[in-house]
Amino acid sequence: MPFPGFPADFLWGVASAAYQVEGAVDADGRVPSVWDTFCAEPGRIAGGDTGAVATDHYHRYREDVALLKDLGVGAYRFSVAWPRVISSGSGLDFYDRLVDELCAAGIAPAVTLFHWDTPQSLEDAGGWLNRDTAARFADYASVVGSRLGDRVKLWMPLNEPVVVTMYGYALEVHAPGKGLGFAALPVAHHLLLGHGLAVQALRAAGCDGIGIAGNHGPIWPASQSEVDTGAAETYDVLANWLFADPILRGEYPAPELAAAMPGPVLADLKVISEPLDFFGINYYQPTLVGAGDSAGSMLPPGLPFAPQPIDGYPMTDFGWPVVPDGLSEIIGTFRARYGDALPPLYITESGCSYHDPDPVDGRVADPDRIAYHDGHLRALAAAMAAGADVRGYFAWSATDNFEWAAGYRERFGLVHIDYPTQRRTPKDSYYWYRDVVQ
Ligand code: IFM
Repeated sequence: MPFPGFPADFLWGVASAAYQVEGAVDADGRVPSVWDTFCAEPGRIAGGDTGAVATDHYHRYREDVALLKDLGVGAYRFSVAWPRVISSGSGLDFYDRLVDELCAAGIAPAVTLFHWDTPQSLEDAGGWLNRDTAARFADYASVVGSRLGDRVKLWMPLNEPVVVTMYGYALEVHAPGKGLGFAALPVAHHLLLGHGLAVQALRAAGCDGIGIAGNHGPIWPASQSEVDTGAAETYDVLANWLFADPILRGEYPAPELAAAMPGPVLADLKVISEPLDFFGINYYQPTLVGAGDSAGSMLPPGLPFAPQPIDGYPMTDFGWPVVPDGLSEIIGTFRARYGDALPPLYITESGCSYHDPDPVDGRVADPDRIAYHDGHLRALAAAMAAGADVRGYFAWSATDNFEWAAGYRERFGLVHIDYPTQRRTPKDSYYWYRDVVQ
């Protein structure tokens, strides 16, 4: 402290996502999502947890917005639940109220439209393997944009399409848990097409400030050998550029990938590469990749690359290496790769899970989380000093929440949640971030 290099209009925010916080899965006509289905399948989620109640944000949003106001953030990134909007119920009213509450608190709403909760009825019709889902997504974007566009500052049609493709369809780690391997590639194309169509739909509804929240990080080769660098390059293409190149360059990063995609790919790429007002990077960690079979890693056996543990850095309690310089590295890689085609950036997520102690006398000591954000903000300041146009940083997450397949054990929040009572306790990192923001 103080942090150098952040302009006065830098947007300080925190982020969340509908299924991770809202609960109220049966309220006001919400229909089931793939995550309701997945959580109900034995053995899918650690501890048998589900998002059915989560942090009960749906009912406690006023208390949560009051905490955000005290935190002093300029923006709150949350997602709209498609299953609340697709229904004939009144779920969209909730977001109207939330947006009004935020605006009254002087906090700019930043809206994600798809943070993984595909309505189950659409999944039953093929989900993101079905091209029609992209069109349905654009219809949904139009409805939400028309209703909230007068008050929302930033729009992100998609959150982390790589995670949906890889964990949800190629593997079985996330909903819908298909385990298709490379047969999941069409999912990437339909998500990207849905993104492009949603960008058009939002613009047609009069919205601006439109981007994406992609998950990106450096891919490091396990050694400088030809086989390891080759494996790392392949992984880099699949994890980073398969998703960013179509948007920022209007092309797939390899002809084999373009050939694997369904439909009129060249025409679709024109839609997918609609110019954006910003590009959002969610950064958590680099990935170290070597040659060899993926057996023994979290990937299925038989793939031509093997993610390996990264040694020599502190680890979060989730087992993720803490590598702040990876943030400046990935920003530098984006700048080098896309040059003038790169719009302004936001860091739309960064954060860490530690198994924090329970509150003692109203206090939760979480020095490692403070160190995490401190390190990453310093790395971000260095990237900006080197010329990167970064407009804001969203700490993941506002409160502890449902961490997907890992359930409630993992805690990313600046605010502690005592799940049995739903009591909110700001952690030390909350007060630290408040000082940074001020
Ligand atoms: O909790 C997730 C979030 O939903 C998407 N980005 C990564 C976070 C931590 O795993």
